[in-house]
Amino acid sequence: MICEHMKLNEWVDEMTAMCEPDQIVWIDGSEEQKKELEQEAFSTGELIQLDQEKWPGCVYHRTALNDVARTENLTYICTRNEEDVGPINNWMSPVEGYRRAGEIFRGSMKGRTMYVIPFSMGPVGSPFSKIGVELTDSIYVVLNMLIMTRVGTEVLEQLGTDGEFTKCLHGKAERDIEKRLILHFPEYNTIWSVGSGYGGNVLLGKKCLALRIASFLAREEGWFAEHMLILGVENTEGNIDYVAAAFPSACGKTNLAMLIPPEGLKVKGYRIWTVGDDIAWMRIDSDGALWGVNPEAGFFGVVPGTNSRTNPNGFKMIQKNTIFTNVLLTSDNGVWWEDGEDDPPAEGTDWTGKPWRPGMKDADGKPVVGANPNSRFTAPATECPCLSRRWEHHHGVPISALIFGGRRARLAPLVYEAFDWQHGVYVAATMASERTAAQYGKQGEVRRDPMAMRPFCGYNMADYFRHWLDMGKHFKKQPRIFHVNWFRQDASGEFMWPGYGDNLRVIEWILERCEGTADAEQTPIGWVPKLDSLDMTGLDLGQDTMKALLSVDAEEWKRELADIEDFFKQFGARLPGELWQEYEALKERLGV
Ligand code: SAT
Ligand code: MN
Repeated sequence: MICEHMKLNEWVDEMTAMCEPDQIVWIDGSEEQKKELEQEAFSTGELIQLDQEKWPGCVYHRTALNDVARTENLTYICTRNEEDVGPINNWMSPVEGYRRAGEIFRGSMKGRTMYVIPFSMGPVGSPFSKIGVELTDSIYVVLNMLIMTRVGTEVLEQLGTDGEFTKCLHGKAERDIEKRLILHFPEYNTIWSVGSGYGGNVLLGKKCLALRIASFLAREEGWFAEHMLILGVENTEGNIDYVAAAFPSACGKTNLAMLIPPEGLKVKGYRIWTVGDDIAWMRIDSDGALWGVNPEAGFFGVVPGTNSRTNPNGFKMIQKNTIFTNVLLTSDNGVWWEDGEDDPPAEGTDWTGKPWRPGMKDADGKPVVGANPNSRFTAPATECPCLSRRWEHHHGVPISALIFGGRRARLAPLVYEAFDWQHGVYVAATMASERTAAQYGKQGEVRRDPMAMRPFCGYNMADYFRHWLDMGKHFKKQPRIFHVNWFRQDASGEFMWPGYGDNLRVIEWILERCEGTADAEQTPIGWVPKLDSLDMTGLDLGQDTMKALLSVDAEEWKRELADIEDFFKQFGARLPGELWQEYEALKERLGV
């Protein structure tokens, strides 16, 4: 493969001089090259080939024990001015970032191969796509990028001799958490990630480019780069309405994006079409409406809990051509995970590489899991049985509603609608969620996660809120904004809402609100469905549970205000006044 892009060649030379790999291999996107790389990884043990009869095209990988989730504390935005990253992001100056990571990168690829991966986020050649080039010393990363993005010769051709690209450098180095840094240099269109081999830290097209760098570009260029799934709901007349929904990592975006209508709603003939499960790039088109594309080409989803009941489409999708990371390996080279399809095998090797048997307990008497709670599948979008026919369309799909959701045991009702765009931005900006296994840190702790972008906004979140408010002025017809909470619990700690396929009942209400046909009741926090406005055919939850799910407890909401105030205050004068206005208006509606 010959690259005629001088700047790209120069940069590869420069990075080679620093990292000192033994050889350089350009990734062309061909099946043959992929097969060769797989064989090499099998021979070194980096990958294990699964039983090809049962798991055709599937491979298995284990990460280092301290490298199983994104490390937000080691993730930095490196800009000249510290104020430009705001109080939520970690900041480092570009000079210090290049120096500190450079020390770790220096000579770190000796004895290794450096792979050059030209990739496109979004269909190659679409005006909405962005090109990146990732250098990495990990075959695992190459194979994941081949699934998650469009890779190879056609991308280089699109780049031509002087096209713009994001410079993405990744090195495993020693995979030592003490020498791990995930750095973004938005002013230099550059990402440097060193010392990790896990997912979002190393597949640099994903969170690093398609969210952190893209969100920075999106503000400059007037569009949205969001942590959202996109799904289409087809009704019996064959019309498809699309919604985009933001949830923090490991809150069920993949399951929602692929849901199957529940029994009771089947008579209505709904079908769900998946456009994306994690990232949405959206812009206002010439019709004044919001249009969204999924810039990825595959799904990197949480494995535990995936089965033919929770996510039949997703479960089917991962039977073939899938990379499994950190699940349990069975003795006959199959894979197993908690809350999967089958009973546990009599024995196997757990995600840490140790022998495992069902019922094993650790020193504290807690069950030992076979699969890490954040174990992942990497599956090509084309394996998804409900993939939207428009998923590669360069214009994407028109978005009728924006949905935001957190994992809240209390407080937030099953669903409510914001009064208008500005209030919707406030609702999204103040959303909060309990921490999941997708991030290091204390699980279950509630933290503010505005627009589910807390870990992914590449600039000052106050400016991000401003961008959201400003974008609202450019629509001919603003999409409506909703908040959902599938995770509300009763007094005994049981989830009150069944979730999964039944979430369509809520989405149906949302779409009917957009059409102006569904009933709602005004509450201090927004419009909440009336007790009988969700179609509950075939699901008997009981009036009390429904009431509890839809209830708005003013006292609880009053207590929430103090935390929101503290959160807003961090941004100082940079926080848009409109959000304080909304805060005051909510206070008044709550009678404070
Ligand atoms: O590791 S990823 O960041 O890609 C997955 C997630 O946390 O959403
Ligand atoms: Mn995500």
